[in-house]
Amino acid sequence: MYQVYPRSFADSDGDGIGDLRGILHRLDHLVELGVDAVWLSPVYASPQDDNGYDISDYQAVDPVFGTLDDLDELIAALHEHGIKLVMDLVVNHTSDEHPWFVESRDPTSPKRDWYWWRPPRAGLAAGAPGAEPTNWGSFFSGSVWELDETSGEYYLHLFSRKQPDLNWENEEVRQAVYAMMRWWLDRGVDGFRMDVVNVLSKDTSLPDGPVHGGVWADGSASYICGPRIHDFLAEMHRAVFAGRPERLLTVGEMPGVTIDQARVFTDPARAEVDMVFQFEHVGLDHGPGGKFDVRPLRLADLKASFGRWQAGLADIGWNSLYWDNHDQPRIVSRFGDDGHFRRESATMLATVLHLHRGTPFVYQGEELGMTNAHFTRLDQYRDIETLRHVEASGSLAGVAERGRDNARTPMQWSSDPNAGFSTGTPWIDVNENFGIINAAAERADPESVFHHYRRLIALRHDDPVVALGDFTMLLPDHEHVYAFTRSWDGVTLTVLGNFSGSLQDVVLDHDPGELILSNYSAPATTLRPWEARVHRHVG
Ligand code: TEU
Repeated sequence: MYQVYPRSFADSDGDGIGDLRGILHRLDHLVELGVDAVWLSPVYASPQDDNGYDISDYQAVDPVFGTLDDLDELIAALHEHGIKLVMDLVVNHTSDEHPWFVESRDPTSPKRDWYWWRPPRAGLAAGAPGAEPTNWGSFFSGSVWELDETSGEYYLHLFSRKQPDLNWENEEVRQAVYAMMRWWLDRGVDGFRMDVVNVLSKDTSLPDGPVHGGVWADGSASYICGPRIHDFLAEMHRAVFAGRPERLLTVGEMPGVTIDQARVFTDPARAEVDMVFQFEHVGLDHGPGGKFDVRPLRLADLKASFGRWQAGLADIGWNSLYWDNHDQPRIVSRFGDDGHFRRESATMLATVLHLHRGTPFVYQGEELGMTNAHFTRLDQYRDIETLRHVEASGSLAGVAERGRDNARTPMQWSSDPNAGFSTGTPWIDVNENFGIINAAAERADPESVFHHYRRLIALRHDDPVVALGDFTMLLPDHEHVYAFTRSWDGVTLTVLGNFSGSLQDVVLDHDPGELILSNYSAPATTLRPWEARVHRHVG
C-alpha cells in the first residue's frame, strides 16, 4: 500500500500545492513500483489548519486539490491499473468550520450534543486559570479545551482548537458518519484509513489525568481504546461494510494501542477493522519528554518490539508494517545513514520491514530514499504540531529530527526547478538535495532505492512465503544485525540486515540457501555496511 500526501505529491496548476490532477499525471510511477492500493490523505473541503485533517465538508473536494470529477477520474484510472483507492476517514473531529459545529455553538441547537461542550470547573469562572473542565493536554500543546465566549462553555479538542471532537455517544453523529462512509463506497472507493480511530470513545465522566511534568496532564487513559470503542467499530462495520460484495480494506490508526487490544480489533471473527497502525516501534527513540526528546535507537529494542507484534498477531489478527508516513521523520535519516550509506541503508531498512508478516506501507518519497528536510530556521516550518510545540516550549530542540514537516517536503521528481513538483512557489521548501535524490535519477539506476522497492514488492507478489510465512526472530540480542526467517510450505526465507556502517560477522545454525535479493552486487561472507540479504531455501 502506497500513501499519497496530496499537498506534497505533484502540483498540476502551479499554485505551489499538490493536487488530484498532479497524482493523475504521475500514475506511471505507482504502476511501475507495483503497488496494490493507494491511501490518499485528506482531500476534503478544509480550512487546512492541519493540512486537511480538519474537515468542513466530508462530501466535497477542497478546491485546492481539484474537484469531485477529478477524484472520480483518479479512482477510475487507478482501477484500470488494478490499484485500489483507500480514503482517509477523519471522524474523531471535524473542522470548527464544519456546519455541524457552527450549529453546535448555539446551546439551544439540536446539534449541541454532537460535540463535547462542558461548563467551567465547579466554582471557577469561564476563562479563569484552571477553569478548564479537565486538566488534559492536547496532542498539539496547551489545553484540550477551548472557551466559547458566547455560551461561556468549553469544547473539547484533542488536536488543534480548529478540530473539535465529535461526540460519538450521540447516535445521530454515528449514523451521519456511517451514511457519509456508504456514500464514498458507492462512489467506488475501496476502503478507509481511519484517523486516530481508537480515541472515538471517551470516559464520559471526563476525569482529570496524571501530570507528568509540564502544565497539562495526560488524559489518554480516558480516551485511548475507551469504554465503547469495540461497540462503535463493530457497529460501523455492520452499518457500512457488512454484506457489500466488493473487497474493501480498513486500517485504523491507533496511537497507544497494545498487542492484546490489536488482536481484538483485527480478529476477523469480530469484524471491526482489518489492521491497525500501532506506534510502539516509532516511540523507541523517544525520551521521557516525548517525541521531541531525541534518544538513539537500540536495535535490540526494535527487534523485541516487532518480535512481540509478530508473535502476538500470528494466529489471530494481522499486522500493518510501516516506517514512514506524513507524521514521522524520514526513516533513512532516523534509523539509517542519510549521508554516505544512504542507498545501502534505505534499501536495508526496506528489506527488513517488507519481509515481516503483515501489509507493508510505503510513504511517498520513501521509495526514493528521501531524507529529512534538515531545516535550520523556524520560518521554514509549516506544521501546526511543530509550531505549537516551539511556541509552548520556546525551543527548537528535537524539531529538525522529529518535526512532521520532514515527511512533507515536496516529492522529488527530477532535477528540474522545485524538483519537478511545481512550476510555482512550493508551499514548503523543497529539500536541497533534490538534484541528487529524485525519481528520474532513481529510475535510471538499476541499483537504486526505487528499484529495490520494486523488487521487494514483486517478491511479495510472486512468492507466497512473503505474505503467508511464519515469522521467527533470530539473534534477538545482536546489537547491529537484524535477522529472521519466514517459513511456508517447505520454503524458508532468511533475512539479514546490518544496522551499522561497519562489517558484521553472522553465524547461522541453518543453511539459508540461495541468495535471492541483496543491496550489494558482489557476494561476500561478512555483512558489509548496511547490507541486506534475503536467502531462500527449499525442502
Ligand atoms: O495523527 C495522530 C497522532 O496520534 C500522531 O501521529 C500525531 O500526528 C502527532 O504526531 C502526535 O505527536 C493523525 C494524523 O495522521 C495527523 O496528521 C493529524 O494531525 C492528527 O491525526 C489529527 O487528525
